[in-house]
Amino acid sequence: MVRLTGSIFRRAGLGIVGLAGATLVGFAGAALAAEPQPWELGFQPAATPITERIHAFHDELLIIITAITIFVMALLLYVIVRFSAKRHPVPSRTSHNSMIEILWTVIPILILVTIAIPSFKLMYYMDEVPKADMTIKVTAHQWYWSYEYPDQKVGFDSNVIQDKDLKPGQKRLLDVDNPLVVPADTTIRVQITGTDVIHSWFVPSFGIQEYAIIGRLNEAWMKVLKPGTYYGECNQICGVNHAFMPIEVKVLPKDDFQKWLGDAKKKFALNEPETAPPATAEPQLAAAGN
Ligand SMILES: [Cu+2]
Repeated sequence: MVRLTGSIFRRAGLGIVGLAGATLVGFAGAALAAEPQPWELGFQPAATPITERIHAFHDELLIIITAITIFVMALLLYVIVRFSAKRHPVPSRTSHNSMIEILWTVIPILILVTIAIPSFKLMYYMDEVPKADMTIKVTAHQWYWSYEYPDQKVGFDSNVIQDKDLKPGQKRLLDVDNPLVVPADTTIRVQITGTDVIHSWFVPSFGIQEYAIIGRLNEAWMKVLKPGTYYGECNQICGVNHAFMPIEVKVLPKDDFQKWLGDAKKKFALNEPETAPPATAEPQLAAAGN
């Protein structure tokens, strides 16, 4: 298909787009992921296979978009120069050209199909949770997150660190008191729900942005390849403290995670049934209602 569009363009004498068409055939393994830099314009480095694919797809689209933009600009310049009043004083009265009309209908359709196929593939890849090694449940509240490890009977709330309590090295509006801790190189099913309004659990470097909706259990998955600290934010406007419910995920090597889990089972043992709202949510809501 790509080769077909490429050849049509080449026959039309438009070498630039032909070149882009040829590039499309070979873009499958586009390189990505750099260190975060001040003033960088691109994405955060990819940390999961999903993000790697999202970035690769973005790079592919960028080639198509650039080719189309250059093509349209070249056509405009050609028309401006070739058909100016000076060079072309008597305008043509042509109103139809079947060949051109077929081309400008069929070629965009082919381009859209070329985009749609990898797009659907990626959406299914993101949507379908592979065989998971563990499950994590994320519950959104106004305005904090709580995390549960249902199989390990561990659960805790995760609140932003207030400006006045920040220690040196901690990131304002990103660091939290109790980050989500997960093992590296492990396929994790992430179940996401909410207790009050709609929030959204968004961690850019994981390629996850999933709505947290009351009474609904949404699902995503992640397999973080390298240990490290990753940040995200609620990205569904959820109320006055929307900007103060960041997400911090600490990814530990598997051994370290088991050690952490041992401590967490004592510190964060989950006794109450999962469905019970955390006690801390009540006073806020009651205060707001009165
Ligand atoms: Cu929110």
